Amino acid sequence: MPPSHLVTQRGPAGTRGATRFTTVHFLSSLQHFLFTALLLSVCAAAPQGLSDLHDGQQSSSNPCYDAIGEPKMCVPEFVNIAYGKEVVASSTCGTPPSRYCKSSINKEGKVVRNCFICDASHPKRRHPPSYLTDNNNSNNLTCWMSEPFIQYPKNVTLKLSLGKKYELTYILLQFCSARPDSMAIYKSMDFGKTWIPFQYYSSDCQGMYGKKPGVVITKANQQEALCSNVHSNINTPGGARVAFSTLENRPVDFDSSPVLWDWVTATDVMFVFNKLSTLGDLEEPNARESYYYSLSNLAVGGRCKCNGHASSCSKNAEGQTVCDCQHNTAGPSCDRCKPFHFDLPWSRATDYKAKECVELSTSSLHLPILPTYLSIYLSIYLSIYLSIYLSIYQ
Ligand SMILES: [Ca+2]
Repeated sequence: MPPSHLVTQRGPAGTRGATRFTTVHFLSSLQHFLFTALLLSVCAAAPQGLSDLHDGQQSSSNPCYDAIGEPKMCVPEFVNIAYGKEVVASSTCGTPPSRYCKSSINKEGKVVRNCFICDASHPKRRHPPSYLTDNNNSNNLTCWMSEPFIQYPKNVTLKLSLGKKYELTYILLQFCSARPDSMAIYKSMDFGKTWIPFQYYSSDCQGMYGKKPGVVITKANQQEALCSNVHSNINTPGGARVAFSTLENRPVDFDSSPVLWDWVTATDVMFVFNKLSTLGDLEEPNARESYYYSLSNLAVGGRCKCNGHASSCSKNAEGQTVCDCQHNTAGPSCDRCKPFHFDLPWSRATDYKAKECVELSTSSLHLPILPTYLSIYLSIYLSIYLSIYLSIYQ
């Protein structure tokens, strides 16, 4: 018979009937209390359950979670970071208009020069820095060009700002002129405040940069810039390429090397052209107009740096590129835990472990457990109280 029926079934007027009514009412209240305690336990556990469900829903389309909703390492796509970005050059020809010549060697072994005008105000005679990062079409190469004959010890620099931290895999320079005799690549991790040497190229590594060519990289010098003399063949005319692979000759496990994580990280890249290659014909008429730095393409391959906690980057409200952080992380590069998710210290994800940040409320405050203990304690207390009450009034 349901409790509500018992409550309405009053006996004849008298003490026993009143006692029975009070007892039944009390039992009903106890049931109500225990039900409420049980409900509280379920509700306290619910946020974690809902959170699991939310993560599980992400897993179907989110590369940062596997098929059963477990977090896993994820990275943004590999791109040419330089494409379409502004490059700042310390020298560009054409203001005012100037003459430049292309040298070649004819069948008789003599140097032949064809000369042209660089004019920044003429659409077909300009060679601005934007031609370094435009669409690289081999049928219609567009070349940036420095002023002619800025020779050592003067130099020409190109600066490329990436706008946030990226992890670089390679840097590729495609020349319209001959390759320089000596050049250096630098990177910055603090938006251009300080610069770190990335790689040197020279026909005279020791004399120009104080570096011995062919240094072997070990665990002790992973962040040391090397000098290569392979790329400085002064007899190779235009169309040359210089390719720098950031992890080449650095045979250390990348996944377990915080030093290498820093090594490949950059917010800016700078190229310093220190010395022009010349053919030793500088006494000839127009010779100086034949030597300048000119490139058709500057490519930087890499990924937006998110420390394994995001699969994409996008612009925020302020127009800055930031990671779309997952795994309860936050910051422009997912480089910290988001508020109230500090139950474990922040860590970079690896191939083997996502190392997600964990919410404080579920693991530290033990909310699902508290109402359970409370309800057991109160149940025992009320049972004893009820026994005493019945033994007195029955
Ligand atoms: Ca170009």
